[in-house]
Amino acid sequence: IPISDSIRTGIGADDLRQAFLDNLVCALGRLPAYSTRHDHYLALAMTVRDHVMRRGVRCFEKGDNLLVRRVAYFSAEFLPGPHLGNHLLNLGLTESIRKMLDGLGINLDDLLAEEEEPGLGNGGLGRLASCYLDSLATVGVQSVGYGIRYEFGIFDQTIRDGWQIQGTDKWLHGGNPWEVHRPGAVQDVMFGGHTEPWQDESDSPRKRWVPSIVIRGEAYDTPISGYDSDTCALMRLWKAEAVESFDFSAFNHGDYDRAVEQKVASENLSKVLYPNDELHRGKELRLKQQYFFTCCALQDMLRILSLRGAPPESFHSNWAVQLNDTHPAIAVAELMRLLVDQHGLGWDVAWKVTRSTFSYTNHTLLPEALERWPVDMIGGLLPRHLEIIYEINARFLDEVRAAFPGDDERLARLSLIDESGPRYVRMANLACVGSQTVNGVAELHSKLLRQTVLADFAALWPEKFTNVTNGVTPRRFVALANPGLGKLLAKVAGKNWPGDLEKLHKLEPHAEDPAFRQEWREVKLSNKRHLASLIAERTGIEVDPTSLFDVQVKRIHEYKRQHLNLLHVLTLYLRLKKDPKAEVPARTFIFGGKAAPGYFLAKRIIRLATAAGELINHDRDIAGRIKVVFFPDFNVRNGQSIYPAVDLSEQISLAGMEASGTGNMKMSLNGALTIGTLDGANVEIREAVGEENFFLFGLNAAEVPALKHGGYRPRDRYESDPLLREVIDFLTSGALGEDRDLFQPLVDNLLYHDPYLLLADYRGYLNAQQRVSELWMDPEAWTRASILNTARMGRFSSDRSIRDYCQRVWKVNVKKLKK
Ligand code: 26V
Repeated sequence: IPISDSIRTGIGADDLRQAFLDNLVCALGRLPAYSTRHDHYLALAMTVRDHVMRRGVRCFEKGDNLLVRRVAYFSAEFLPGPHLGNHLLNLGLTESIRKMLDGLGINLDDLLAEEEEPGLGNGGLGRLASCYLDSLATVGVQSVGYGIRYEFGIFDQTIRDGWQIQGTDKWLHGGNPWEVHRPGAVQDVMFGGHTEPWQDESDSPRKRWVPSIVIRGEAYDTPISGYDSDTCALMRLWKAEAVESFDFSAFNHGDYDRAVEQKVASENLSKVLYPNDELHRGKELRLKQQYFFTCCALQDMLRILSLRGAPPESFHSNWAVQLNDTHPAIAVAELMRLLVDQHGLGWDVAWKVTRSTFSYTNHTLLPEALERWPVDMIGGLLPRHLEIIYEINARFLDEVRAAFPGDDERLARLSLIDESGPRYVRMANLACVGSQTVNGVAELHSKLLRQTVLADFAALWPEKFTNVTNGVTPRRFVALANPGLGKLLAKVAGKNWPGDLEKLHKLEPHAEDPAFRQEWREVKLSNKRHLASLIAERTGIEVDPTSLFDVQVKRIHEYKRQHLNLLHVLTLYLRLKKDPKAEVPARTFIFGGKAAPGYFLAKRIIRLATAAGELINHDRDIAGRIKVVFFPDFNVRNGQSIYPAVDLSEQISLAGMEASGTGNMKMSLNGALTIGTLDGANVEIREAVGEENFFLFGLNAAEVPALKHGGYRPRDRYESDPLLREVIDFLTSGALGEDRDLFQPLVDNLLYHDPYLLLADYRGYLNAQQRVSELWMDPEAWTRASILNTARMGRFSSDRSIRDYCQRVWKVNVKKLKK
């Protein structure tokens, strides 16, 4: 049956209007005269979804016919952001839809504001997954992002009396027009019970898993459009359901509680997203989630394989699976189970298929983040997987013994089982052994990965290791977020620049053109005005749009050192108090980000930012020369309003701690200058934009361990640096609020531990900030540097990252760039 054109997907003005009204009336059952803004949003979303869906179906059909290798991106988190505006941009429909709505007296921007974003991730890792789906669709690769449809995503943050308050994320309450429930695509997932031997007809001994409980996964599909592309990616998220809604026998016997217990327990599985940036805690429900979605995904992929008429032995030539961190690493054991137990493949064949299927991306070196699960927990929940993991391990350790005879310590470090105390399964080791390729997310990170956390694996299999530097989608984070800049870029780089970001190099010569610089400044100023009005609306704080916008937005964590930024803020404040004539250009310090609910010091850091704001913003002596804002509820949508307005991007993590960072890329692409350490992708950003257009400071990754092992005493720094002493003392002076003890834990931590070496980097940071102020006072020079930042950031498009993965990791073809 051919997929025909219809009014539903027509792009003429009349078709768009008719499709919109049809959805309002026929799909939503609303009388246009009485319909609300939210109804209009839903009707428009359905209209746009039709367009995306049709592309998706066509492209899936094509991929099936060509039997191409598809990419499955396994990720426990996705942070797509609002879909509507992005689809309109990708489809080239923004202006015709705006006009059509105008004709009905409806404003498109009002409808864009109605959308709730799916906060199905914590931060960088989840957002990266979404940038990658966007780029997969854009560069024309058939792909599916597999994950979990959490009912409650990352919490909403509000600030009350200066403190973070967590609210429940209710993203599904207004209905979700972007997803399609697929009752046909269900998968059963087993848990618990025991295994037993059995014989098949061929007499070969087999193993069978007899579970104690089965949970059903239901698929919800969200199409992800590509820019100027007829390929469409799919985000397929699994929701947990009870296999039987009711235990009817219990129900009939009047045991209502037990009857609903099972249902509730099953559905709890996909209820809520775990905050991942606290300590890794071996929470059983999280392991269940991980197994649940990877099991659903792999069974789904085997089903699609058989629809293609291909045998299970060819799994790896039909699918490349990327493991986004170790969260889905249990998939290695699961694919073995499916191939060996369900499909009857021999171990060696199954192992070859498995190893040729998976690749693994590491996203953090922090030891406390490495996932390990108690052996007993895996054994209780997934008894068959534990056997398989032991078998993989036994064979693997034989290989190691052959390569390094007699090296028992190495053997113990490489083992999938940590036996140094209570026994654990090490998920990073499982991912390494089961993967074709292992990568870090920036040059420095990949190098440190090979030298530290995965050094033994790198020694064993050096060819497995590679780097793929992260990237961000220029569609959402430049074209959509910053349309003023987009127009300017189109003028000099051609209108297709979002599809070929290296074209931004064409900007370079314009950095020397004063008229162009003027236009550039006007765009930035207008973005800052917009942000200033949002700040006023959300916080009540009035800020000066002509002041330097100095911004640090990201999850709150000690290693990211928001408190170093605050030490600078307070140092400036004390300086202005003492010397009102000091030459300090007007600055607005903007902070944003969520703290994990149980992370005590991170919450104190937020409190310190708000306390600094309360003090400084109201101090008459300061007269508004510096202001401090904590922007509540940093998420993808708010990011889109913030990134375009940044003058100075704060990327000040301790060297060696931030795997890559991606906010750094978003800001620099939007013309911000970076103040930063040699950490993560900052290193490559600095190389790209030129060291003269980047404010560098701080220890480097080699100096950090040297200093720590040389007996670092932060207290000595405090004693010997009067400015530092003054600012630290100020924190507990009572000036920042009546409760002097509020910041004592932060101060004690800095003076006696300082694990992230703030006091060591304090002076260097102040000096770099001084250079920032000096350059800011020369607007022409600043603008030149700003233009060059944007011009030279093209390589940080996620399209480039995805092309790298396709070429070097997945071995799949991509579309050639248009000339
Ligand atoms: C987890 C934990 C758990 C223990 C305590 C500290 C901590 C800190 C961070 C994390 C998150 C690990 C995974 C993650 O989100 N990594 C981020 O991935 C981004 C995309 O590659 C990258 O840009 C960020 O630098 C990296 O932190």
